[in-house]
Amino acid sequence: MAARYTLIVGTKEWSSWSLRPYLALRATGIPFEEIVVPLRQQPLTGDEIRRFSPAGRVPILKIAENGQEMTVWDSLAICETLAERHPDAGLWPATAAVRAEARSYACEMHSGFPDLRDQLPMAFVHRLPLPALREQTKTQIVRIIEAWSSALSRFGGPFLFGGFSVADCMYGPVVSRFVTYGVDVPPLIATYMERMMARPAMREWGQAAQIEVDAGLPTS
Ligand SMILES: N[C@@H](CCC(=O)N[C@@H](CS)C(=O)NCC(=O)O)C(=O)O
Repeated sequence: MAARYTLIVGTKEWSSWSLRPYLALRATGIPFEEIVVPLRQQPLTGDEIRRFSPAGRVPILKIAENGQEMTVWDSLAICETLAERHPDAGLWPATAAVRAEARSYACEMHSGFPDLRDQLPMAFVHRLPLPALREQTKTQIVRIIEAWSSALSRFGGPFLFGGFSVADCMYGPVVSRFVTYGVDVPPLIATYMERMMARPAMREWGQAAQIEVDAGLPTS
């Protein structure tokens, strides 16, 4: 029997970590169930997430297969698991050297850019003024634009490493943040961002976030 996937995510308007494996899962084309846990409603949020994983963080992927259930938590671990289980989806580039670089991009995002994450939180459907940025935030934005430009010009697009990969999944929420706060980017990057925002998975994530916003989200 085919494996059954359930992806547990946080409030779509805010949960940047959840968007990453959602994009990867959608890129595999396999059907999956989704459970959305409302964030910023402590202690409910923590209790609810811990029903699925003791780590207490979303995203979480449950894979039910052969009468057993596997739990994978953390955005990058989920993306890696999907890439391993669905090699035909091409979630990592085929060439080893390019794959190593794509992994470096993904990990640089996963472990870095703390000021950008702090000052420009994801607010998927909102368009907000750019706040006064700290020097570190500015440096991190410059680094991201430089990294995207380098990959897009060397590998020829349409995505960072040619085909859509985990590197694009990891930077998907950064694309959303740049759109939300109107970060000034060169034309090559603007085109890449438009392409990312036009992906059906990004659009559908945005539609679900809009429904959350219309229903009223907690303000803190
Ligand atoms: N490094 C983790 C970060 C996960 C994370 O911080 N998730 C947030 C939501 S985006 C969370 O679960 N917060 C729990 C809470 O708000 O109680 C990953 O990559 O998955």
